[in-house]
Amino acid sequence: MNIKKIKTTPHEGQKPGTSGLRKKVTVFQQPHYLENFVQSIFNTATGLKNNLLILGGDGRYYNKPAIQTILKMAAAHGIKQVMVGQHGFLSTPAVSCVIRKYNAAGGIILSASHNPGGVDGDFGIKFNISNGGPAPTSFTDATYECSKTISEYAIAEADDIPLDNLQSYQLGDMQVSVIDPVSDYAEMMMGLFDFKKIKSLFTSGELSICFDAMHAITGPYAKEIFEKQLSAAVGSVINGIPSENFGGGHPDPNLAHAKELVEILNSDSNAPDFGAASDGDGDRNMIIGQKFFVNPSDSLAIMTANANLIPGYSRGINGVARSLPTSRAVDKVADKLGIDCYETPTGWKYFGNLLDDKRITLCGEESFGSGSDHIREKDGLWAVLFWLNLLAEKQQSVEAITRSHWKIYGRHYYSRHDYEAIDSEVANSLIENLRTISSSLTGKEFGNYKITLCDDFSYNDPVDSSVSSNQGIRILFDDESRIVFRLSGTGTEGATLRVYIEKYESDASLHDMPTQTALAELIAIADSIAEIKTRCQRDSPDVIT
Ligand code: G16
Repeated sequence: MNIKKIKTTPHEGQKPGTSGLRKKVTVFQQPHYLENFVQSIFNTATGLKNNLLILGGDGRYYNKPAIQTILKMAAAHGIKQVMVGQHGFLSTPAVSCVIRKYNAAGGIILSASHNPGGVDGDFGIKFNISNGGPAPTSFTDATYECSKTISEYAIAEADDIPLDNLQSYQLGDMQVSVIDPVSDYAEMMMGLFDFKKIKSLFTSGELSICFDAMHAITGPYAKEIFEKQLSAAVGSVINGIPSENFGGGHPDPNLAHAKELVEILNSDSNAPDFGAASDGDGDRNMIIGQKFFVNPSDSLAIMTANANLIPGYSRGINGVARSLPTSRAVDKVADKLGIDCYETPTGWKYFGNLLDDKRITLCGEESFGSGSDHIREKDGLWAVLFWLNLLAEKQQSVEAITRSHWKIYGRHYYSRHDYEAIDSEVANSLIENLRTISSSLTGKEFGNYKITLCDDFSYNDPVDSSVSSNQGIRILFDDESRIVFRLSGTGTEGATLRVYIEKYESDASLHDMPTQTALAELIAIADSIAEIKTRCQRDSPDVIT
């Protein structure tokens, strides 16, 4: 096999964000763009040579050619074996599962997660390390540095590898094994949850579900697990065939984008008892009941409070973690259970050390992500199975479980307001201004609210002592309310300002307000402090979750 050394020059801006490098497909299609970044990963991940690499993606447009390029570059780099998902498919949680199961040196995931796909959509690439989790910032910084000076990459001259059959091939000295993307993951789920009990809910007709795969990667996984193994009615999985542009939709499981599912669960006749959706690469989840939405922060708190009922967690929970902007609902549970609760910056990578060090068992984020120590990624179908197992144990509806949780722990009214595609300079100066005025805000009163702390969140990792600064402006009020401001690290167009608003209510007689009404005064305070409307020239957020 001939290995070609190709001369190249650096592409600007190959700096990974919250979760890998995400850009428009057209950016990735520029000559040498993908190759430069992959070579930078290979140069940084020194343990890959003579070792096993896992490779797959969410099936979006450009997945296929990218996989062929990466296979040929892996062969040129001296990698011993690549396990690649059939058709190039592997969900993000499945990559994490397979890395751990087969002791791989790492994995490459091709996905821009919840971002739209297709010719004009987004593409992304992310490297996961040998623990199965996203590479830490020290690694992604090194990759970026490498991409700034790259002058050459190596690639094997070879034919494309067929990815349709479960078979092994030789690419020079490297073996390429095309693996079933679903089976290892499904087997792991079977070991964590009470499949027998869940199945009996379906076979007895006590429970009906609708799972929206949003034309993305979880379709094949959900059909196998829910319909085949658990005997949910055929057709319980909708939009279950992965398509390169996600059926023209936006594969983000929230009330704004999973409209079809929400309508089904809100319908007056024949609504299923339980609804759920996942995103492009299968790591996010949304849980809903009949006419009832479970906020992801509440979902994490409810899972933590009830983990003792789930076989995989009945041994007890070491601790929990949530990202800064995630509501503090789980903190209340941790308090009661007497376990540690960590507050980390946004990004799943920050949970890795805490999980590896066995400080935490469960973790989650407001951005529709939750997971546990079973892998090192958030896991959409895992969360759905957790809830199904909970329904089987409690024999209550999604709404009843959530309401009784609020009764015990109080309710955290919570909402995120996104201002999308705003001018980057405007967004940066808005945050800069908040940073400047933050210290002077402490002690100030706004209507019924008094600020007790305002700062730019900085995280000291208790395991490796690394410090991550400037992770978001947080404003804490004396009644436990909070406002957090930060800029998204996953967008591909201008900047997205995220404003997270939270209000704690312990009085159960006040748990029935519409969320935006309960938060109205805080929303106005957020605008007046950050001058969002005037600076961004926007009347209202683009997306409210
Ligand atoms: C990624 C990260 C998450 C993060 C989310 C939102 O999710 O893995 O940890 O919460 O982005 O990030 P941001 O607010 O910076 O856009 P995913 O599902 O896109 O991989």
